[in-house]
Amino acid sequence: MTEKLKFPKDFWWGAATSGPQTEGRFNKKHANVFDYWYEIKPELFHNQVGPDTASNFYNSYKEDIKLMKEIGLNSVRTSIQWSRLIDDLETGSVDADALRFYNDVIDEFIKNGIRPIMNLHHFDLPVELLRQYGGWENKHVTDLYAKFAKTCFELFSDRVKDWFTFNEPMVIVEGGYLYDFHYPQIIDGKKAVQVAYNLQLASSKAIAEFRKVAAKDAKIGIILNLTPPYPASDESEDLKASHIANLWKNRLFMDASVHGEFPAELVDLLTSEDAIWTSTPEELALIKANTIDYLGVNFYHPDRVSRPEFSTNSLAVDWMPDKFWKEYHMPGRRMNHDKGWEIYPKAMYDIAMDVKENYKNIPWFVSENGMGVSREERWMGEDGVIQDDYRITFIKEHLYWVHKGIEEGSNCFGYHLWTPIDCWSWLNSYRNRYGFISNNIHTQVKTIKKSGHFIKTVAEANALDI
Ligand code: BGP
Repeated sequence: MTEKLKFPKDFWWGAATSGPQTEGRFNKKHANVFDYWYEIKPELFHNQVGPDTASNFYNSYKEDIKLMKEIGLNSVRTSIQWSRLIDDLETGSVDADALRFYNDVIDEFIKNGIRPIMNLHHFDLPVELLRQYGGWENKHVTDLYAKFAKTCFELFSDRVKDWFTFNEPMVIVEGGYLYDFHYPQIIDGKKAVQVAYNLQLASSKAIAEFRKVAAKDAKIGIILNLTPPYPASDESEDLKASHIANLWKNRLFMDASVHGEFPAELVDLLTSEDAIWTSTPEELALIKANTIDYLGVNFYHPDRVSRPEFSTNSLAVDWMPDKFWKEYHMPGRRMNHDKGWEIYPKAMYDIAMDVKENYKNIPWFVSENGMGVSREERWMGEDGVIQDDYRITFIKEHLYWVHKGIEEGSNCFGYHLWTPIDCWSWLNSYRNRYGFISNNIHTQVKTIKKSGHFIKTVAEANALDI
């Protein structure tokens, strides 16, 4: 017997993507860090495919948006590229072609009945700001970012009512300053701490600008990748390890964005490790005063966490925040195909309850969730409809737990899959396919997958049959 799960009125059924992963570098004045990294080290990118064409959105946005409409999406998140919109990065003047492009894209979404959700930073810092100032290590860059954000609000908030300051700031920290998967490939725990702080500061400064200039009916939030850390056992060492991992990975940005304060326990810990960021009372007051209206939650996988393997004293010369915990794969768990990410849908419910109980029950939506598949959805030979039943199952399982969270009072207002149309993705390039719609990157032919037809029925009914 099937059960029908009804979702709240006006639920966002959609999908998420980003400017740097879809547009291609056409007519773009500045390189972002990934554009540049590909220029100097193409061999790092899967099959040496870079972001030059991406999914050609700059040229094909009309057809792409039409396909998104065809699969019933009522909302889509993408991003405005700083490195495209801004002509002079210091003064913040606007590039005329970019202005035309983003205006057209926004209008096209609206014309097709799709709510455009705009994010302002998706790992795409203009590389000149890294070269000139050391990027997010330098607080001047937070001012330049706030200026860019203000320009976006002034130009587009008459039509775009939903804004997000950053996508996954913790990934910028981890990728660029801890684990070597983003440019500038620095591995330095103390710098990572300062960059984390500066990213929060930048987000709060953008919100301060938003409150001054944005249309009154617009809202702003931040998108965080929440990876609940589940302890390996009930023993105090494992509980402590998962508690600290949570403070660093999730609560740093969550607490600062929702409550306006970094977790005191984390501040104490970093201080005792002589690794605390440099801050001023004025900056902390600005962070306190500029909290978010709502939250985007990217959820892909949980973290399984145990106590660190070595005693802290025997650890390496350089300080790293993860000296306090160890992550491991839990044997026997289902994995997200080649990604090596555990599939654990119930974490959606745990997140829903955490937001309800510890974060003022702030409105939130699933801003990314998805299944990256590389073997079955190769980038060649896609003539027919991809029968991605595994993705449909994955979505259903996650929606089941989202719905349970809503039933128990969590204030979730939407679900976005990563991603509407298979798109380019950082070092993985086109290795993992996530979309409702496939994309042959040689011909740019885009075809709706079985999951695309599935989501249309769910969106139309505002309900899920399970
Ligand atoms: C998220 C990012 C997206 C996208 C996705 C899939 O963390 O916000 O930009 O890249 O991960 O990543 P990948 O294709 O590398 O598996």
